[in-house]
Amino acid sequence: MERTLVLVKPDGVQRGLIGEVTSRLERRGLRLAAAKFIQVSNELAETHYAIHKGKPFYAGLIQYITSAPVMAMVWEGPSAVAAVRQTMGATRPTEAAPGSLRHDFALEIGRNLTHASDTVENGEKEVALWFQPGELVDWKRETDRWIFEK
Ligand code: DAT
Ligand code: MG
Repeated sequence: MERTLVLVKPDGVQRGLIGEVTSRLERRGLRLAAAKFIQVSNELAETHYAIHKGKPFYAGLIQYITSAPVMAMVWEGPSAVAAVRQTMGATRPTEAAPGSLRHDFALEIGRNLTHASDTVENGEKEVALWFQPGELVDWKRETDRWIFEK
């Protein structure tokens, strides 16, 4: 089953949108596999965003993600990576599709509420970076067969 890392970033937490994000992913049919509410260290932020090191927005990005607690979650399901990215919407909120979270709740790229892994490979890497193996819950839902075809 494909897994993806989702973060409700500090702005989403401060604005009381943990429930909104979680509710949309649940409603979509994705299955929660892990969750924790944490203050992100500089070290974790720098590893997570290593690919952006050297870009003009990098310092602001690290400052933002470490500025207040985040809700970190792992969601799973068929095509979970693509499905979650679609539910979040494009990185720049003014380019996000109407009905997506970033469209409906954000305006600025530097306050775009959520993170979601962008590829299956990065999903696996990010889940391993943010969660210990023992923090992932292996479970089945009664509704799985009505949502997952196989
Ligand atoms: P995403 O979060 O949609 O995966 P990304 O990985 O390209 O987007 O960038 C990570 C975060 O960095 C993004 O959520 C917001 C910030 N960011 C990206 N491009 C930016 C830019 N041009 N100006 C300011 N912030 C930017
Ligand atoms: Mg990204």
